Amino acid sequence: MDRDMTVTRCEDHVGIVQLNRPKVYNALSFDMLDELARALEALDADDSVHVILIHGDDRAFSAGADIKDMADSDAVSWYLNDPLSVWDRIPRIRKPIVAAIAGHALGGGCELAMMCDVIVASKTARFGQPEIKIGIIPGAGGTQRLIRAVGKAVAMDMILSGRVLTADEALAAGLVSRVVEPDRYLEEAMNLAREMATKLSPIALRVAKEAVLKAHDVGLSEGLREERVLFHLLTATEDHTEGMKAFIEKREAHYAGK
Ligand code: DAK
Repeated sequence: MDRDMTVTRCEDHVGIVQLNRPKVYNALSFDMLDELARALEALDADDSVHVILIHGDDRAFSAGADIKDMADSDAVSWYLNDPLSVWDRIPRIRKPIVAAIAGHALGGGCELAMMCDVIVASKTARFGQPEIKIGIIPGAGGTQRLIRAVGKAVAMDMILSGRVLTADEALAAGLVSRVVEPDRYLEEAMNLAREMATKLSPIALRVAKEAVLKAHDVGLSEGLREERVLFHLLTATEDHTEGMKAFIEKREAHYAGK
């Protein structure tokens, strides 16, 4: 396996994963997906990492699953081997994931972005689910997550016509939360990830992610119940005591993550 399809490093409690197949716009081959899932799982298990950052390069976050990998598969081998089940491992990452996106975020690239928790986009970013143009539909959650992010009208437009959104359109639609100048997207995303990783309680971050994502799976009353339980859990942490004490003493909090 080519070991450089993803590059991982850590800085200021931020685990950084770069997608690195620039010649094919970071198209996600089976091997690369496996490497990505492993890298994310390793960072999730590393106590020194509080927040994860994923980025591609200035031309592409990712142009999606590698079409050449998928082209020859038939239904029986898909069923028996389920080569893309590796995608299921990414939403199981419990630490917050910040995505820094420039250029193409298409198909599986857009779906990967939607599996992240905060998206910082360069003005050059382009988001689309163009699978319909190659005779398939989104397969890594796009039909489900996109509608929750942008609503039916825009989701149907993108999925049925292959329409690609500009960064500003994605911001207006609610797909991303920040759009910045092209030369600043990575720095802005890193600053955000660093602020979260060094100034906020790592356990509260994980619990907050879990609570928000519950809203995708359950109705309002069950979601509210879940939020209450998770809130109560946090009141048992040292970080909760430290956070409130630091506020009252007008000083910065120092979180232990427990
Ligand atoms: N796969 C493989 N190669 C790709 C690629 C991709 N998705 N996107 C680009 N490339 C390659 C091109 O083949 C070309 O390679 P060479 O010919 O140089 O060897 C190189 O990258 C440069 O591409 P272009 O020559 O096309 O460059 P342009 O600037 O003209 O166009 C583009 C850039 C990104 C607009 C264009 O390449 C493009 O439309 N790419 C395809 C985008 C796309 O259709 N993405 C969706 C792929 S399907 C599932 C889970 C997930 C999925 C499915 C199932 N299950 C769990 C069941 C996901 C499916 C997908 O993502």
